[in-house]
Amino acid sequence: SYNDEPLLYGQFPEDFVWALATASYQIEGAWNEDGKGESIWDRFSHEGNHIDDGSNGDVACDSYHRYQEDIELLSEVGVSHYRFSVAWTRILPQGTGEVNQAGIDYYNNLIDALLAAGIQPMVTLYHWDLPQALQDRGGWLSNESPDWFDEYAAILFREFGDRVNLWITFNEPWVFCVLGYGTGEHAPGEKDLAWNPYTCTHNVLKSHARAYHRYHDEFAAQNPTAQIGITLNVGMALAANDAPETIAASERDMNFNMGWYAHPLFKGNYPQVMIDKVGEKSEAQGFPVSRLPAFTAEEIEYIKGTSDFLGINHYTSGIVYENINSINDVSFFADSDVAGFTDPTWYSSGSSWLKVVPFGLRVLMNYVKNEYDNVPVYITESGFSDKAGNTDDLGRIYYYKHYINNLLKAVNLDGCNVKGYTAWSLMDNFEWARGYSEYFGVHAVDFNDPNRPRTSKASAKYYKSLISNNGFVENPSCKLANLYPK
Ligand code: GBH
Repeated sequence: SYNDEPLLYGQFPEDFVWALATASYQIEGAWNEDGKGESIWDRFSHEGNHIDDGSNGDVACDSYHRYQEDIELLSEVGVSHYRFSVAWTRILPQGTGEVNQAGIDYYNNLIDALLAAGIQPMVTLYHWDLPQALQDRGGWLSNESPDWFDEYAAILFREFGDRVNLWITFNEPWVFCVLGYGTGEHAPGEKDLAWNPYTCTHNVLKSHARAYHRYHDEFAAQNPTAQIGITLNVGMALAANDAPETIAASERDMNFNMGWYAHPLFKGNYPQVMIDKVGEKSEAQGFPVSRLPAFTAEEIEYIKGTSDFLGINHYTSGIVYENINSINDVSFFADSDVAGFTDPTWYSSGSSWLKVVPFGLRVLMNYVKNEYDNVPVYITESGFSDKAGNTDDLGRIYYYKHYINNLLKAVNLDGCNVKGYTAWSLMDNFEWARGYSEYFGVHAVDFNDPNRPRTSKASAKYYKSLISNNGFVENPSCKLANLYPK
């Protein structure tokens, strides 16, 4: 089967980035300390009925107070970079206007301590924790949101731009536009799959472009090698068979989920298949305009080319085929006319959506290479969950071994332009609507102990060995089999 394909031995390019990732709301805690404002995830988790285990991020891993311990873990693993996100509400408690110096101090201390440990910061501006004050003004559905984001981004560039070489504007806009404003599974919990995902995405793309231009117009000079991009969540949509309509369904799935963002940024405008399909369906559904908003010619030009690299969070793949939905199904999910399933032989994880499909990463890297002109790619998240949180986490080692080996094949055999790999996550943390019931960490955290002690898992040691070898080096002791006659 696919996982019996032999490992490729070899190394990544010398400047390959090896990272671990977290996000502010998932680890920081201190939700109302030192002037921090309320975010939509504070509000959403406190409402009491949205998180599986009724938990919240009030304390989480307590990294607001324990970031030095986090840096010790990062040093021990030997990563070159740490990907973390900034809580907008620590910087601007009301979203705009008054700046909270304690928040600036916290991230200055974190960045300085990382650099002192020889670790480069990779900073995400927005990993889902919008100030509640801005949600009260419409959140990402408001056409004022690009102004808010621009104001926030400029403060981060001004305060931290001298020391940050990799900036990521948005983490997974698909997730907060579809699950936050569409299904309501995430904060702010709005439920409208017909219009909201499209409206949200339109504003987010404009916001991203504003921040990109702001950075390059005003702040890039202080740090000429720095880059700014976006991170998209991308699963590989594998075609169920090679019938032309199935291949087309696979391409449509990629365009509706990844191209929705990547086309405007790297090619200009939404994928034509989205414009056509959502336009035709909207008309048949009796709406006066398409549910997919249109960019003006100026906007298309303004947004095009505004990502120095493409960040990809890749966890899993699926198998897809054409499935024409009823025109009465007025939903983002129905618009693409694609359905999917997973192969029952694929290993499972602690998350229903996450199957272990190592070769999917290689297929995806080749897809991106061909579709987006071999743009530089950073894998900004990738990882495996379990429900145990135990330290002898063999499933996670299997995952990293085979995913990273497929990435090596993509780079060294296929010529894909991949610059780095980031494992999610540095440690077990608040897993959004799943609370503390699914664990992705290479370190365990005892959430019952007020000191939140961290413990290394076997996967941390395994990841460390991959990093120190910069890839896969054949261990002579593993060749013992060759000593015996076949
Ligand atoms: C990442 O998203 C997040 O960036 C990170 O914060 C999180 O902790 C990590 O994953 C682990 O979950 O079946 O339609 O409801 C991963 C991508 C995409 C995974 C949406 C969950 C649910 C899709 N996510 N998916 S759906």
